[in-house]
Amino acid sequence: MAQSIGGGEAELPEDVLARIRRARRVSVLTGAGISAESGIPTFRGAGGIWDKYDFRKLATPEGFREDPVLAWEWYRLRQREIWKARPNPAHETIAEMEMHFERFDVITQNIDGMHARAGSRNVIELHGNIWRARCVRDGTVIELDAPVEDIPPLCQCGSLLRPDVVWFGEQLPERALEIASEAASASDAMLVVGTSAVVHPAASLPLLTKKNGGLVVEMNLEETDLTPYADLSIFGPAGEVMPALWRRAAFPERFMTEHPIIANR
Ligand code: BV8
Repeated sequence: MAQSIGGGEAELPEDVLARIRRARRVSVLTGAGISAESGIPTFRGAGGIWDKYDFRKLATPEGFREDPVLAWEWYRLRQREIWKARPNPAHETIAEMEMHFERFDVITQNIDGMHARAGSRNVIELHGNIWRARCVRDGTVIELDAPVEDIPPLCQCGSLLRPDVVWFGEQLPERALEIASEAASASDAMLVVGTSAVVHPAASLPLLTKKNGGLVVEMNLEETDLTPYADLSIFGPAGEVMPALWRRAAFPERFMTEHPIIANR
């Protein structure tokens, strides 16, 4: 049965912390919400991108075919936002956690590259990366080291380049989805951070962990489609909740000395 609590360190249930502490294999599934405190807008929820823009024009192959300039103007705008942004304590905590477990997989729906910039090494990008572009004619992939200037950017062969991301109606990269599904199925615990859990097949990954007896802990500002299935939902900003959870799980003695009364409840 799902348990929901606020983000305060003292409220974190000891049984959940113990299961994370004992875990040999942990995966993290992240969505746009983990980058919100880095100043990168989310898609849904308060002030979300899809409130202002039509996803059919900007995040579908049909929309790109119809108006590649409009789509690239939006991606260039996002590149400029991401260019200025920095990883926040949620990204940094996840990078630190990686060293503490036998196997630790970061599975992200985000295309902003923030996990790698925070130091995470094992990152599975389900929806591509905004710093890559792909030739529409032959699929050649170009690494971008800054926001595009000219729109639409062209490949050296003269054909159009498109963002190397996964749009609605497009298949996810097969290998990435395979690795992510295996990781979710084999994890003793999955932490799900900042996703509305409405976009599939990413949203179904935590259910694979659950099905195989793994623990699912959700961190979000509000309830999502995943909340009824999570063992624990912690409501609060990821930049605060993620470090608090890891402090309690990894360094319980520090919490005991700082909070002897609560610790002996
Ligand atoms: C596919 C491009 C085969 C990259 C994006 C099964 C059931 C239903 C539908 C489908 C299904 N299978 C396939 C579909 C169709 C579709 C889909 O899922 N539609 C949904 C919307 C109904 N899926 C696909 O098309 C996928 N392809 O499956 O191919 C197929 C195709 C057709 C039909 C059948 C099979 C491709 C999906 C990828 C789409 N690409 N974007 C880009 O430009 O970024 S989608 C977009 O949504 C982003 O990729 C984003 O990552 C993704 C998910 O969103 P979230 O990351 O969760 O972000 P969101 O804003 O929604 O939520 C943020 C959350 O954070 C909120 O809950 C908020 O409360 C919280 N938050 C905010 N601030 C904070 C916070 N939390 C903590 N701290 C904070 N500070």
